[in-house]
Amino acid sequence: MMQLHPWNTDFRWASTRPPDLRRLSDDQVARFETDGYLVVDGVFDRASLDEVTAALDDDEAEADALLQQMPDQRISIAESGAITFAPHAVKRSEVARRFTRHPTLLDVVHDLLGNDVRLYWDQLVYKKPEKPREFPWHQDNGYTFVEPQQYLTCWVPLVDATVANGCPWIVPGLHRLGTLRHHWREPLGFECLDAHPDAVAAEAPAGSVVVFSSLTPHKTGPNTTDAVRKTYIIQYAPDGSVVLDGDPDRGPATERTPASDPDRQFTVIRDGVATA
Ligand SMILES: O=C(O)CCC(=O)C(=O)O
Repeated sequence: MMQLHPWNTDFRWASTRPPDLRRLSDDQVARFETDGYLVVDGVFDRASLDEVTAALDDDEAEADALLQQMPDQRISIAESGAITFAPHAVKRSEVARRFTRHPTLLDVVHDLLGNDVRLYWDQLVYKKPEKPREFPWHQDNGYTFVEPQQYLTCWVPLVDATVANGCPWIVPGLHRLGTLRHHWREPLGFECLDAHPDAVAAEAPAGSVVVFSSLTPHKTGPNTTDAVRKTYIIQYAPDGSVVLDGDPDRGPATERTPASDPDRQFTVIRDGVATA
């Protein structure tokens, strides 16, 4: 059963659309606000995808090598052969920093988040074919509670993402409720829904981006192909966003940390202008 997160007491979805649009149409922004997601075509060319993949594959290989040394080849929800996570490539790689500032991507981000935006998080997520596994229904704000609750996830497929290799599935419309309560599902991760009749697959060719709200329930299916599904997830938040900490079942947050680490949460758009 769906329930609200205890810290989600007075949420109202608010449009963060600026008056001037740079990449998206009025119709696309309206669809994003209604459905909570969009697949935006033609953001990256093959050369940019190849460059970032070549630069970051080693990061993922390191994350996988670490998992292989662990009992059951696992750390929490990451497991060698199933799903690997390599966070914060921007701290190490100029190519990653450039990719997160790609002008077309930032135009999309501008059109949905407005004029003052920081990078919030970046991570590679590779779904491996050896142990096909779904990633359960969750909202990104269900893992770490950020305020304002609305930020933006850009799920960038580095290869074509299909139902067969584990593209995202979305439940349209539920982002308007704000953050839902999540339960831990061993060993797969936090979950906010069992199943939903309105779920739609967001297949996305390499070069496109699946853009969704931090409040949009999404899952990914198992990779049933024989190739790795490679994704770079890049999240952007309005400048001034804070991360809340504490035990939601024991009362209000006990800590509020600005999401402004200069090494990985740098400003990407200031006063409407992309920063260098
Ligand atoms: O890319 C995936 O397979 C799932 C990753 C995801 O949804 C997340 O990191 O929030």
